[in-house]
Amino acid sequence: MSASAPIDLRSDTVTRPDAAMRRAMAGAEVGDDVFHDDPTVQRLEALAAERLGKEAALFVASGTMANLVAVLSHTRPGDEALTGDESHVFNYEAAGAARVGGVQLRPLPNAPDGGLAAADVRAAIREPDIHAPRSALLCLENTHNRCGGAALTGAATAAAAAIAREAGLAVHLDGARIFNAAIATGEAAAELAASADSVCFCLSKGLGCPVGSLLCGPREFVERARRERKMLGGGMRQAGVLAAAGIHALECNVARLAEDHANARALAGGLARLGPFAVDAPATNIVVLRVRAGTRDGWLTAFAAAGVRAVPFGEGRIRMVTHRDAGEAAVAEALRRLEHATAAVAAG
Ligand code: TLP
Repeated sequence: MSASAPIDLRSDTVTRPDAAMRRAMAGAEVGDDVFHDDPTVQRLEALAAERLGKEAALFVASGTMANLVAVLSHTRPGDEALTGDESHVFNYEAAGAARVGGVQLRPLPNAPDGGLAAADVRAAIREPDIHAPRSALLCLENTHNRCGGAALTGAATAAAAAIAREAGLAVHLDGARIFNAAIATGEAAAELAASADSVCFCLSKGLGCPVGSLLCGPREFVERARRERKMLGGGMRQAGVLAAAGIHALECNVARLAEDHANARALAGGLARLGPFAVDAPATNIVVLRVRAGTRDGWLTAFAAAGVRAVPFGEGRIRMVTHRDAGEAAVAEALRRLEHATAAVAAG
């Protein structure tokens, strides 16, 4: 790391494919995946389904596309989907469920651990009534991004899922960072997803791939999802080049996410000692600072000037994410820079 290069903690999506991943990509056997001819995509889909404990999986371009395809595959226009008010699907997906699927998202209060209260889920499920949208889907998220990377246990997910399923709703789990949740809870990703009908996860975050997410579920659901993906323009051709990166990531980059969590704890501890920020101990790789003095945007500018990139994360909040391209040494250097930046601001 050069002394002046910015340390990029905006997201774990900034990770770049390393040499071993690029070699796997260059050597991938490929075919036209819309014709079901790409053996590498098929291997990735089989591996993903196995890791998540589902029958089948579909390779899609992004986490946003995975969630949208899931909503489209579980619902009809005019349906309602319940989700957390802090969820990614509700806050960061350009209202795709409403725009493309004609599906109304109904936000319920997220608990600080990223979960939903059983009573809220129960109360939000509607009786069949010609005046009302049909309650069709519950969307959960693990780890929970806006809840600071909180990890839900399989039991917590199952409790909310059981209420929904009893009433005939399907359950989708946005597991963009489910392998981080698996490390934090000590449960396998498949256990965390067991009570959900469908689950998606991202290759392009801490796992270090350039592109891609997997949507996993029952075979029939995945076949419908394949059609919805095509409708969105997401049918890919020689996608084995990208799938090879995913196979490499699932085989080599999952266990090391624990390092990102350790680095996030060190970062949070150091930031808390600086004074102007309240910082909770992170459960995974997401660190959220609540600004106690000065303004959020003032601090973001000071951090950027000192060579540390972060993102605004709601009123008075800043997010930093640790990842494989900002390891222990980079985090230590980031803390040094942030200490100087804070001292400079204090000195006026
Ligand atoms: N999240 C991004 C931003 O969109 C905020 C990030 O930097 O964290 N689900 C969850 C829980 C996510 O955090 C994200 C990405 C997605 C879905 C969407 O994934 P992509 O970016 O691949 O569409």
